[in-house]
Parts: sequence; structure tokens; C-alpha cells
Amino acid sequence: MIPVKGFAGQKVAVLGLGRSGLATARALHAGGAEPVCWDDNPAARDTAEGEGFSCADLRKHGAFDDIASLIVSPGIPHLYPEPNPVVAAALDAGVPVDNDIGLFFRSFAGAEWNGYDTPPRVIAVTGSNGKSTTAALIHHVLTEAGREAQLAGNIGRGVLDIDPGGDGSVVVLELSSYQTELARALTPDVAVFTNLSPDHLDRHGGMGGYFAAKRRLFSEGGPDRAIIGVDETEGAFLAGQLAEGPSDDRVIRISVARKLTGPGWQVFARKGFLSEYRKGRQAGSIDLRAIKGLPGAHNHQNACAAYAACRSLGLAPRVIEDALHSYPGLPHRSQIIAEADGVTYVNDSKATNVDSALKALMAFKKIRWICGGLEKEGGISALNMAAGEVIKAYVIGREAAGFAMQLEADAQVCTTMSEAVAQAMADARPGETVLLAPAAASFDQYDNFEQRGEDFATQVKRRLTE
Ligand code: UMA
Repeated sequence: MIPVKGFAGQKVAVLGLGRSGLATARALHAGGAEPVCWDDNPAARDTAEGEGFSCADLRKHGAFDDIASLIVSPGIPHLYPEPNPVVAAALDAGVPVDNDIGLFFRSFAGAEWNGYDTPPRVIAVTGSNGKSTTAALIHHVLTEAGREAQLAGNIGRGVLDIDPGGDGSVVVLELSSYQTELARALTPDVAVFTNLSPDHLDRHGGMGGYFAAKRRLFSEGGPDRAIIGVDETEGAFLAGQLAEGPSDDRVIRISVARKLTGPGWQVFARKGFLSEYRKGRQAGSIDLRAIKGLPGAHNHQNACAAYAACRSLGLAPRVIEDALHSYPGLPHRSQIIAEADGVTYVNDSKATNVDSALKALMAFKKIRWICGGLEKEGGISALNMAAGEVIKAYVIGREAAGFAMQLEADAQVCTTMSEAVAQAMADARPGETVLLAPAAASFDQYDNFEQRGEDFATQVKRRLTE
């Protein structure tokens, strides 16, 4: 745990008592502050009280009279579509509003660092897609290279939950736009921006607000090294704004759309090969096609960003290449769950929107595609761009018939995962891939995408052993 500094003897309000909120309350307590907790869900308040924390209704008049700061969990709206009433009350009272990320950056450095040869470094990864994989990949490569590394943030572990940094250690943080928008301190040593596509727009008042939230990671004095995906206009703009000129190698540009061989520092992937160019010369090259855990152009972008982050910490290209080969992948993201009779079974349940499902469809060939669920805004017609790779679609979800009608590929309405898996397995021939990439949310049939992915994996494995 990282004890929070600067609030000893003071009351600090904590709104939201999930993973980040509870870790925050513990870390505030360890730093000598008195957390005053609230969650709109009574069961979450019971859990916190069970741990010995006191809860108070922070929506009440005068609740912020003796509170030094309000710390808000990322899932709770602080601005759009409208601030949670507790946030509104803090703003009314003039109490600073922050989050666990802001507390982390003001508390992480310790006096013991004076005795270290190499102070701990923080690498923060943001972007619309691929940030979990990129962060997990950086963490994996560092660990394989023998560096002490910890992984936290949006990936599922509250940032204040990690251990204090040892000599030469690295903390890798995945940060969402919810987190970067609110943090009052954001000072990573290395910051990564993978890419940008519309997401969470209701929370940011539109695309401009969403980009502005992510850009904050690069604003406060700027990281020593910024690694930026430049395949969208926003990334190209951000890289241009941060660099003093084309040869400024504090910015490492990343692309999977074109060769980047200018006088600065850049990493790109084309036709399955990663290349690093610095000062106009090639400094490294990796055949990504041979790496099973990273299929498709979207994963090649993640590999480029992770490679650049590790290079900026001084790792050799060969060391990074070896570690990429042993990357096991994250559950529910292009995860190969079985290979049998020449058929590969891939779980990409995390493909909850059209954009991420398209990326999965483009990463494989000869696909028997399990898709469907709760459709998101904007419709699914864009999926037809990848219809050429699909032999047949097996559609699940309560609205499976409506979903199937919009697809150009041959589509069978299966409704349940069990039916879809049974049909796809009966039809599959050697050389084909059975891919779960729903392009839809799971809530019509499951609690979350993880449960949907687990159902798929269980069904496949059960049938393979029958
Ligand atoms: N709550 C309220 N009032 C509200 C809404 C929620 O009191 O109006 C309470 C809930 O009752 C619950 C708590 O807030 O007890 C939940 O807070 P939370 O939603 O912030 O969830 P945490 O468990 O703290 O998890 C958060 C991140 N959640 C979100 O950003 C929604 C996790 O990212 C992160 O892993 C975790 O902190 C540790 O840092 C998850 C996520 O879905 C994976 N992220 C989004 C995404 O990836 O798209 C951004």
C-alpha cells in the first residue's frame, strides 16, 4: 500500500467504495488521515463499515464543513452528464475534488529513494483501445527482463494498493479518461497514448472533452518521454504539440498505418514486422507474425507502444523480443482458449463494441463468428467491412434475430451461447477459427463481458472433452 501524504490529522471524504475507493480509504488511514466514506449503495457502505471505516451522508447540508478534500471513484460522474450530488456538494463548499490517481502521484516518492541508485519510474498508459494489453505487455517484458515491476489502475487494481517502489523498480499504470480527467497530479516519467476512437462520450460532454481528458496525462510539465500513436488526427496533433521539432526524441511516434523513418524516434509495424527508427536509421526489428499472444494489427500497435516504453527505459531490442514471445495474453482479449482438430478457438468477449469486434475479425482468417448481445449506439452496419473473413455468423442475445438481419455474412440465429458454440463446432473445418467477438454489450444475458467469455470457454472445453 502507498500511504497517502499531506492529510495527516485531517478528514478526507471518499465517494465510492469499490476497488479504488476501499484502497483509497485504507491508504488515507495509513497516512494518518481520517477517511469519511460514502457510497450510494448501502451494501458497499456495510462492507466499508465492516473494515472499521465510518460512513456519513455527504449529501447533507454542512457535510463538507471540516473536510479537506473529496476523493471520487472513477465510475461516479464528476462533471457530465451531471455531477453526483456529493461531488456537487463538495464543489459548492469549495472543497478540492481529486481521485486516487492524484493521491498516488503526490504520495509515491519516499525519503528512502535518496538511497537508491535508480529511483522508481512510473509508466502511464491511456488511449481508447489496447491500453490494458499495452500496460500488461510492458509489465510482462519488464518482469521477464528481471526488473521489479507492478501493474495497477484501470486494469483492476487500485493504484494506492501497490507496494512502495524499490530501487530501480517500475510501476505501470493503465489510466482511463475518467481517471485522467479528475486527477490533480499526473506526473508519470513515461506516458503512452495508444489511439483514440469515440467512447464514454456521455461522461466527457462529447469527443473534444474525451480527448482533453486523455491529453491531461501529457500536460503537467510533460513526461520525460511521450509515446504517441499517430494514426488518428488527435494523436498526430498531440505528438506535434509536445515535440520541439522533427528530431525531438522525447516523443516516440507509433504507427501501424505507415512507415515512420524521420530524424526523431519512432516505432511502426507493417506487414507483421515491427521496426524501430532513430535519427533516420533502423535500430531494431521484430517479426510479430510469430508471436501467438499478439494477433492482428491492433495487437501490433500495442506491441509497438510497449516496445517503445521498454526501449525508453533502456531495455535492448533482443530482450524485448524474447519477452514478447512468452506474453500469455489477457483473458477475454484475442485469447486462444483451445486448439483441436486444426480449429482454433478464440475468446474476445471484451469486444463489446463494433470497433473492437472489427479489429478482432481482421486479426483472423476463415472465421466462424459468434456475435450479438445488447447493441450499442450507432448500429452494427460497419461490421460488414469484415464480412469477407467470415464464413458464417452464429448470433446470440435476446435480440439475435434483429442483429442477424443487419449482417451481410451468412448468419444463423442461435440466441444462446450453448447453441452457438454447438453449431459453430459442428460446422468448423481444419484451418478455421471459432471466434467470440460479440460487438455488443453482454448485459441482456450476462452480468458482464467476463462472465460471457467464461461461458464460451466452458462450453468449448466441455464439448472438446465429450
Ligand atoms: N457508485 C456510487 N454512485 C454512483 C455510481 C457508483 O456510489 O453514482 C458506487 C458503486 O455503488 C460502487 C462504487 O461506486 O460501490 C464503484 O466505483 P467504480 O465504478 O469506480 O468501480 P471500482 O470498483 O472502484 O473500479 C474502478 C474502475 N471502474 C470504473 O472506471 C467504472 C475500474 O475500471 C478499475 O479497474 C478500478 O477502479 C481500480 O482502479 C473498470 C472499468 O470498467 C475495469 N473501467 C472503464 C473501462 O475500462 O471502460 C473506464
